[in-house]
Amino acid sequence: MKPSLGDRLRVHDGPRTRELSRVPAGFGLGTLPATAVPDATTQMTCGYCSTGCSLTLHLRHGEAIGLTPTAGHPVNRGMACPKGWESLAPMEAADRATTPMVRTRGGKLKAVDWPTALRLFTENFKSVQAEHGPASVAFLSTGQITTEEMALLGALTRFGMGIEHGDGSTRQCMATAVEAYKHAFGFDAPPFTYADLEISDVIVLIGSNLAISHPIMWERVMANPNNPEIIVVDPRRTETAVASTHHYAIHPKSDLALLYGVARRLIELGAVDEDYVGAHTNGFADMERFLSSYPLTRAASEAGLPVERVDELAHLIAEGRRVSFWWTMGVNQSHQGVRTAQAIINLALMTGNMGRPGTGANSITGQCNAMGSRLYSNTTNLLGGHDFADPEARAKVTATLGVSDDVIPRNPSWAYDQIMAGISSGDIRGLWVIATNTSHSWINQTECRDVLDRLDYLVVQDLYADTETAHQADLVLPAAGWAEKDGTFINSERRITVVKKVRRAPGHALADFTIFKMVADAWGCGDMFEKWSSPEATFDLLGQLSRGQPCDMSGISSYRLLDDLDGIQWPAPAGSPMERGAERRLFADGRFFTPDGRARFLYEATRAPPEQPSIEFPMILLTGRGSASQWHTQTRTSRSGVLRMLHPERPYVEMAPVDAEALGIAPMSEVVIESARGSMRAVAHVVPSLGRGQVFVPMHYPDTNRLTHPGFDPYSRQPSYKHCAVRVRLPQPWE
Ligand SMILES: Nc1nc2c(c(=O)[nH]1)N[C@H]1C(S)=C(S)[C@@H](COP(=O)(O)OP(=O)(O)OC[C@H]3O[C@@H](n4cnc5c(=O)[nH]c(N)nc54)[C@H](O)[C@@H]3O)O[C@H]1N2
Ligand SMILES: Nc1nc2c(c(=O)[nH]1)N[C@H]1C(S)=C(S)[C@@H](COP(=O)(O)OP(=O)(O)OC[C@H]3O[C@@H](n4cnc5c(=O)[nH]c(N)nc54)[C@H](O)[C@@H]3O)O[C@H]1N2
Ligand code: SF4
Ligand SMILES: [Mo]
Repeated sequence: MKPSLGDRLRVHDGPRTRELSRVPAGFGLGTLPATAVPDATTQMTCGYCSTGCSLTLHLRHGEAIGLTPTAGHPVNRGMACPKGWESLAPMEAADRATTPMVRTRGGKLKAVDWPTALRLFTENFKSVQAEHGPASVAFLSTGQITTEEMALLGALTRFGMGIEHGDGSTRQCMATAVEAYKHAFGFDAPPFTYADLEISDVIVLIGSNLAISHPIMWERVMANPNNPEIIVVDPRRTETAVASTHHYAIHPKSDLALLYGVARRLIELGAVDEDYVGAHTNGFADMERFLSSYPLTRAASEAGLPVERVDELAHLIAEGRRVSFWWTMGVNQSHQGVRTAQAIINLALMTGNMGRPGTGANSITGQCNAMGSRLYSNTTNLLGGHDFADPEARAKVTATLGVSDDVIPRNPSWAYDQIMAGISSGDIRGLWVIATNTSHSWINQTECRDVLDRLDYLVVQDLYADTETAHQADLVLPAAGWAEKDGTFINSERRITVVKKVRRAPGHALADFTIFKMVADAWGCGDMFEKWSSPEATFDLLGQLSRGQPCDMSGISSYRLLDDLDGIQWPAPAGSPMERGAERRLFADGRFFTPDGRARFLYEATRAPPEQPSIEFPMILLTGRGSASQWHTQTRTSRSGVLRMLHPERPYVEMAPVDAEALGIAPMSEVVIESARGSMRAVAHVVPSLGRGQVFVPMHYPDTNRLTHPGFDPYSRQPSYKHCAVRVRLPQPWE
């Protein structure tokens, strides 16, 4: 039922779940008058986070006029967070980009038609390539367009346009988990299904603020009937930590020492599942020797916890029957992120908490289709999780797509930071940015914006022409967005679901898929993509490419089947049973995707983060999500009046009372935060949720990344957004 104005409505906002006594005008209803009566409904997946909640769109004459969360859906069971409810508002915003636009000499954007835009696109990028070589044009994409679009973009750029380097916002987000899984399991394969959140008796959340970042997964934790231990490892006392049974407020970036200490203690406690380790893993004996240098005392002192608390954590894990480990950005965005993720995997493997219901080493994804990007973006691996160097995989791609082997690159492309460095050094001169907002979200903005200014030609393809990156663009291409196009997403539990066109995109905005096809034609390589005639035809090609891979989805014959079954989790090979409500969990048979079928224990000595607090910058800055109603760089969420009511508009910094007092900072006063790279202003939120010497600023404000330090994990090249040195002070009267 669509809520009517004045209804009482429960808004899921994590533990801050609140009753709104009145549904604010427009809530979930779009901008049409509440009197508009729907004549049909259809369901599709939310376009924000990787939970992948199903939303039922209420249609009138085929156009969406409102939405409600889908009742009885296996993912969200009739729930949605505020962003999901408000999904239509950003699409209906009056200031969407509606025509292509070029930057004039005076610096203003001027509307042009599509033929002109495509001509400028090809002329400019081709002339850059003619002068500086094909690799001098690169692209940056996202985890927020459909899998079909992602694959077409990857194939168009790297097979058709001679572009060598492209990467996406998934590098900022999931690269660490990808690397950790590939090496430990032999494939990028998060093993879980959401039901595990309800089956576990011990749930360990590491660097994850689930209640804010994945509110509906958090609701699934709350629905767990086993009265589970909920363990949160996070320097901050987050909304999730407040609702946990055990919170370990560790020193930032001390996870690795803590996890090694816990692993060693588990061995001492006799909690190792010897049978499992013997039958399904490699490398345990060597790890045991390595762990001898991480006694409880060392783990406790590095983590800033009493020894008894680390011991307690080991006991909780040892005594659990179904222990599941979950991690997100507190782990992935670290200078030793891959090793930290693998230390979590090690704990699950050594205690035999793998492959059984309620267990697993489970990386929670971020964006709605980061999983699609991980498998099909054609950047770090060849379409479908293949190796560029594998002759068999290349033969499969040439046969399926009808392209010749010489257009397929031999190597993975550069990572995001290498592309940025390439721009700095002048090796990259042209950049195409699709569905990401580099000039806000990339680390160390003070440099980033100057770097993009060095480009000869910058194209931004987005829903809006006023993103921080679009402000720097020479050409803006207007894209249709969520609910304005067809395709599929893959969620955190590997569930492939559909999104649909239930709105006409405004003006001349076009689906990314259509734009890519037009670019292919304008570039002169359209023939190569004849088989990619529609999103669904593309899905079929991707199914064929996935055949025999761990992520096999060749058994999914149509979008219709996905719709009927509420989505299907991979692996879904041809011939596998396709039942509604079926749950797929990986590694039930103890066989992994490594050549010998065994998982690997991986570890390395701990190192201090690259930037330490100093006399000049004595505090540690943490960054992350601020509230369930804010999404990343806020291009979408800032366009909903309802969501704007649910979070502070002005940038704020959370700090401990003891620090505020020492610095003479009164609650709610304006302060300046400075790092060695830049500064920002913020309102001081003096809160008891942080330790002394730590401050937290949400990433949703454009200046946050002026402060961050460009440190990276050496294996995943993911930025370490959550650790740098800053100082906080009151502004001077003249500032
Ligand atoms: N509302 C909302 N939801 C979102 C998003 C959004 O923008 N808004 N974005 C989506 C995306 S793309 C992502 S990737 C996910 C991110 O989801 P999360 O990872 O849950 O979000 P963050 O707030 O970035 O980071 C989680 C926690 O890591 C903690 N942390 C910082 N340093 C450390 C450390 O050294 N160790 C440990 N253990 N913890 C640490 C922070 O205090 C923070 O509470 O959220 C998704 N969901
Ligand atoms: N300091 C700090 N920085 C961080 C993080 C942090 O924790 N701390 N987290 C990092 C993480 S995990 C992530 S995922 C990144 C996210 O960083 P971004 O990807 O830059 O964030 P978004 O705001 O989601 O940008 C998506 C853009 O795509 C546009 N868009 C939406 N849908 C479509 C579509 O269908 N087609 C097209 N063409 N455009 C579309 C939106 O309007 C928006 O401009 O930020 C990272 N940055
Ligand atoms: S939890 Fe994520 S997928 Fe579900 S409604 Fe909210 S933003 Fe959408
Ligand atoms: Mo992310």
